[in-house]
Amino acid sequence: MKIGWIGLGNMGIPMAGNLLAAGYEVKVWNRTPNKAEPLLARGAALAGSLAELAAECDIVFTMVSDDEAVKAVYTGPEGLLASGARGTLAVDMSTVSPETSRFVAEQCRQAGFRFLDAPVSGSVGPAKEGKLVIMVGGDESDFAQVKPLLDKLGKLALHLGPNGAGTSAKLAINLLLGITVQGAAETLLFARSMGIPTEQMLTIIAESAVGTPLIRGKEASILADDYPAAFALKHMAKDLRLAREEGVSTPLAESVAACYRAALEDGLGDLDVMAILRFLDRK
Ligand code: NA7
Repeated sequence: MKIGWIGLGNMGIPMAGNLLAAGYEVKVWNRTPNKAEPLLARGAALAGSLAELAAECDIVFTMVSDDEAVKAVYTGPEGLLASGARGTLAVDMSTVSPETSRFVAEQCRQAGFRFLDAPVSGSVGPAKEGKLVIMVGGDESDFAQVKPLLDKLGKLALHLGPNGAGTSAKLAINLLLGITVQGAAETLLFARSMGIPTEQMLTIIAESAVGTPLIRGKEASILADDYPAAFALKHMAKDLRLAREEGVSTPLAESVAACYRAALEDGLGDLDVMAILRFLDRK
């Protein structure tokens, strides 16, 4: 079985790397080809075009930034579906709107491809460790075919229903992510304003009932005030925008969506989501 991997950003590199490490033959494509170098050094092959990848691979994964990128990769003039290949199983692991997942699924069906939406919960750390949580929409038989590969990428792969169900679940879990990260940031700033040092407050959070591995994993970043992207703030802002477009209008959803959008407009988009702390601190 030959695997294709499209999208070699922060997530795509470690995920495709796990398939290589598991012994699969992997051919990769990235809009900016030189980002493929670390994987080529580990035995991956480089596709010269999306058409080449579609023609040669049985299963093709996509892990690109947003709705526009997914549409470009699938339905663009030089996209996967213009290749004329048939029968390929495409698995989109990007976070996009359920509407985009259903649209791309239908385009795939018309072109003779099969399609699963399979976005993930977890950032670069879990991606490297193969411990992502994968939420899948599409045909159950396609899910069964790809499940052994998903098991190399994640600790849980769950089939949730037809196309769009995976991306719907992803928008829901990322609402909780956005609220949790901003909640921790606001807590730390409030504590600091009363003279409680951040380091000690982080210990209190970690040991309390509301402590989460998420915030524990951000401790070094927070203390160093240095936010290299494990999960970029711009992607959080995108996901909360998509959640609002899906109809969520509850108080915290409205509030965090506005806050991450403002932080994005303030130039913090390429930093980690935890940089919301820096944004709130500046206010
Ligand atoms: P990154 O690190 O921002 O990487 C984004 C990837 O998407 C990268 O490979 C980009 O290629 C690619 N991209 C972006 N726009 C396009 C277009 N128009 N055409 C083709 N390829 C494109 O994101 P992450 O890896 O952190 O996250 C990926 C997804 O998981 C995202 O949906 C998150 O919300 C969750 P480039 O290298 O810039 O040429």
